[in-house]
Amino acid sequence: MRVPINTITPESTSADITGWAHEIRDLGGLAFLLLRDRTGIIQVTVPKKKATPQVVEALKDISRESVVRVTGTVKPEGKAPGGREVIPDAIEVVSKAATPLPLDVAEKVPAELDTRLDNRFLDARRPRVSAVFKIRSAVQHATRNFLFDNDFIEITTSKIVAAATEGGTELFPIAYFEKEAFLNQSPQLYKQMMMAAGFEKVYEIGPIFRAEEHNTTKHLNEATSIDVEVSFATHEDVMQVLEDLVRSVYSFVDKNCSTAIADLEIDSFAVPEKNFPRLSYTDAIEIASRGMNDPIKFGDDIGTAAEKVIGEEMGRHYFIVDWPSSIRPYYAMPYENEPEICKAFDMMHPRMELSSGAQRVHQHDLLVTQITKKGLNPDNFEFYLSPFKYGMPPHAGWGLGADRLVATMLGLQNVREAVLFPRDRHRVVP
Ligand code: ATP
Ligand code: AMO
Repeated sequence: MRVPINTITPESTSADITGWAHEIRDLGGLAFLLLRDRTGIIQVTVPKKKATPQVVEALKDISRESVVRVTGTVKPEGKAPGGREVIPDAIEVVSKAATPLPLDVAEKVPAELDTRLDNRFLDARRPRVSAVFKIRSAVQHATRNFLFDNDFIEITTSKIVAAATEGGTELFPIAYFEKEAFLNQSPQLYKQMMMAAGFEKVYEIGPIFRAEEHNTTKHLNEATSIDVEVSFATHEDVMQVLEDLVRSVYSFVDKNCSTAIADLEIDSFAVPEKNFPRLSYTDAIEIASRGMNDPIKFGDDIGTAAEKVIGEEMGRHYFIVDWPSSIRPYYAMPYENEPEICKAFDMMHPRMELSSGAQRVHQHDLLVTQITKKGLNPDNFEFYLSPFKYGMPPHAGWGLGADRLVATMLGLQNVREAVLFPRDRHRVVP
């Protein structure tokens, strides 16, 4: 087996390493080859006079980003990365890279995001980029750990569906034999049906598809959603689950991803403090209106500009609660004594919304009324409504955008940076 580069220490005697040619510097009598793999970089030093002809010849054939195997002896060297270098006995070019490279992996020349995404496989060779995806992997791992430890059942539901779940956002129609079908916007209806199935606590981590026409730094046409649904729970209960989950994911990353955090040059990685403050929708629009020219009226959505003003004021993760029923989906439970507002919430990072959730309507007839009030036809929701007739428990839940969670955690300016192959209005390749 090939050994990872970071296992070679100044105390090692010999090395047999294979990695990418990160940099080649030929100073005449002396040449340096930096070899890189996902664990780090090692310097290969070639004193040409002492080196074998094979080594000198092979060196000439190396282009940057070729895959190269080096065998040789290890010596401590204070000036080399990791305090050691390899003096090669043999060099083999295993897989030669063509020139010029579409992207400078060594980051001497900065690249536009579009060029980076067009050449994602090369872009992801950069430690700063692979660090994002190592952390994203840890985020998903920690999410699963937390939910599994708290007795949640992981479900996988279909992404090919016959009806919309969320008002407002657009659907992608697909060719599905002779039927009308769409890509799912959210597992909303399915996770609720699993409450009728008696699963009590479920989650899903999966893709959601939204035909959002606009091009922003926080919207994707294919996003990853972490969805949770809990029976016999109120919106307050699931807000607590959400806060605990987010804090637990941050703690896991803090403990397990120190190298990746260092690669990203994040100096102070902080786990959000507990007790995320709660702001009512009414207070939120009042704060936003103070900082904006056009005041927001009750029933208006909280847009990006407002989100920014409120986020600056709050300066930490927070909840917006008690939303107008008119701007939340039919499945959000209205307050009994004040049905103009409902038991829905958003969880916010100072930069953007991370999650939406609510206590759900579990009474069949109220749900039909709510669907009708939104101008939708209950006949299209037959499969969803039927479980509400046969013993649907009270329940609540939320959806958390995994891409936004990672982007805000790591201070990435564009949510696309947290996605390997993002899909937006202009991008379906690679
Ligand atoms: P949710 O789906 O719960 O509403 P979200 O964060 O995706 O969550 P959206 O309402 O989809 O929220 O959009 C958030 C913000 O994105 C809007 O408030 C708006 O500022 C911006 N946005 C939405 N549509 C457009 C558009 N056509 N052009 C530019 N920006 C837009
Ligand atoms: P909502 O539509 O607010 O709620 O979506 C939940 C969360 O998913 C993320 N998200 C997105 N991220 C990137 N690009 C997008 N286009 C995008 N759309 C959504 C956001 C958002 O907060 N069914 C409800 C959830 C529930 O009530 O359980 C829902 O889908 O972070």
